[in-house]
Amino acid sequence: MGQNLSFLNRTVQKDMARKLESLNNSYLMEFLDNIIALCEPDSVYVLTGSEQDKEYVRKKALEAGEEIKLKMPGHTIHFDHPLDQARAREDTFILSNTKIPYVNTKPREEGLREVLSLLKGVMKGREMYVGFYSLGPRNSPFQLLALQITDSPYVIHSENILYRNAFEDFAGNKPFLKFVHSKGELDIKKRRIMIDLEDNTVYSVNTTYAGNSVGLKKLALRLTVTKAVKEGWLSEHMAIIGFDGENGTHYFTASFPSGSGKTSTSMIGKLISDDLAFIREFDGLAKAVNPEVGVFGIIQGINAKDDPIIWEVLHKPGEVIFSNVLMTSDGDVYWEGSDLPKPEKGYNYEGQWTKESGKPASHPNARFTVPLTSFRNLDGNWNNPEGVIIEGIIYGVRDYNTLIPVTEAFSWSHGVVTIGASMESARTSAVIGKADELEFNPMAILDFMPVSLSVYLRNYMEFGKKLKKTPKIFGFNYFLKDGNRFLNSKEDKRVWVSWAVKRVEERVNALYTPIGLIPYYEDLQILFRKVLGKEYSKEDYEKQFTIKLKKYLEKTERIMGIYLKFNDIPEEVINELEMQRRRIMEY
Ligand code: SPV
Ligand code: MN
Repeated sequence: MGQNLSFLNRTVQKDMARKLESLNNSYLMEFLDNIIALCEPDSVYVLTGSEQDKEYVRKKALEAGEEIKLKMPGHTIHFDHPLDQARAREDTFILSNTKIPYVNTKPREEGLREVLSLLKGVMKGREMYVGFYSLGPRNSPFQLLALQITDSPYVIHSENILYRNAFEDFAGNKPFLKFVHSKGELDIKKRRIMIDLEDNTVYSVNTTYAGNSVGLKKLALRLTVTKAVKEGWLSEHMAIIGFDGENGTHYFTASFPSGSGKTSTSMIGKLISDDLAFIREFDGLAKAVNPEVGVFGIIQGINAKDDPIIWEVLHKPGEVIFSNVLMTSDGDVYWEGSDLPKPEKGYNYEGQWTKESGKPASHPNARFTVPLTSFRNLDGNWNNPEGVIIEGIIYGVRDYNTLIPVTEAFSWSHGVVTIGASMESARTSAVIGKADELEFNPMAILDFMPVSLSVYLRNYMEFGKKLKKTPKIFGFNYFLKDGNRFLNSKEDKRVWVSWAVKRVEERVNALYTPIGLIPYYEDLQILFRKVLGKEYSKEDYEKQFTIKLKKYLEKTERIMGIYLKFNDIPEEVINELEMQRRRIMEY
């Protein structure tokens, strides 16, 4: 190994160093050497993705107390700090010298200085883990490489479950995204996540909650969105699901803000992705792959009746990391909304817990981490390097007052603008802050937006123009209420999906309204009988599908107000909103 890699030479065992060297990636070696010099770990463990490496990390997570073994084989539990239970918006910065509306930025030099000083010597007395991964299938035009460095075996264990190991793919001087994480002292006041777009690197410290620490998940999303808008493809906060119709499987992507039905929608079809999608154009078609190979899902409310597939995954032997649920003395777990009797006592992220305390047993953002291969509804194309053809896109929100359960857009630009880019959704506990406030959240991706929405939406428009046939765009809302009562039951989403599939197959007509195309009562009546074996009354239809014109108008104007503030917003965005406004006014 080169003389100048002195830090690497001192900390990496000879056999691992030889493997690194065999990659012939001098940029990688220098980067590692610099990070080792910065963080000063006692030793470095390089993962090549072998079963032995994976087992080593699992063992280290137990030894370090970052995970505790449960009685079911393969199951462990992890606790994050009580103040580190969700994504930390306020502590996450895009390093940029220009301010971007709706994006939390910090001048680059200042941000780097701050985070590098927090990382200085942070791994003294600790081992550093280095993992090599692929976002998207290997041997695929979608593939992006990513390197994770961390001192947390829980973090690297999570990466091993959620992403494809791809050590060999780093051979040659191939570029890769870089993630440097340290749990630090878990001093939450010093929690910082700095996203350096210029150097494709994210630094994260004093946190272990996966959304802040597991680099390839939401930290990578900021880097991949940046890359996508430069290169003319889409990197989205979307599930990918196959739905069977009369002439085969139709693939949809679906974006919903966290905690608003994305994972449960993924479970009613054939699963490819529950959270993220890379979408590229090939031969005039939109094709998608999942950057991930696992699920980091919200556990609250998962029960045997509503979520039989996830329930099964969480109750059979196999790799599962539970986080921030309740652990009982017999090595079992319990979470709120499981419909099981509540234990009298147990242990959770705050310490000892008793039922008597009246406090929730698990955190509302408690989660499970599992491989995709545990799901019995996994689609055969889940790892197809060519991706699957996308025929439908669903943008869903948690809106109690305005939006009807399902709408179809008139066109790509109408759907992108008045449905996707106009999303407003009630905040959930996936983000630190007050729940239930209605938040502007275009494409459910605002939390992860690294560039101006003008740039992002222009790319969407241009992407649509490259397609011979654009996917049909649907707006979903599972949460419409009449007073305090939800107007739909959880299972009704199966009917909205079936209707969307019928539209893709061009088997039913739709009713024109000023805000888009909506189902005819008769078609839903048939689908309710066929899909759910239940009757659907005209009265229910009228309650659910009557368009509250005044509320829709207010919403359109509100969104227009937002986009008019961007001086470089694509004209089409304003035009679509203006046309929608006029249609509503003239109706
Ligand atoms: C989400 O909140 O959108 C998630 C989990 O998928 S996190 O990793 O926290 O982003
Ligand atoms: Mn998500």
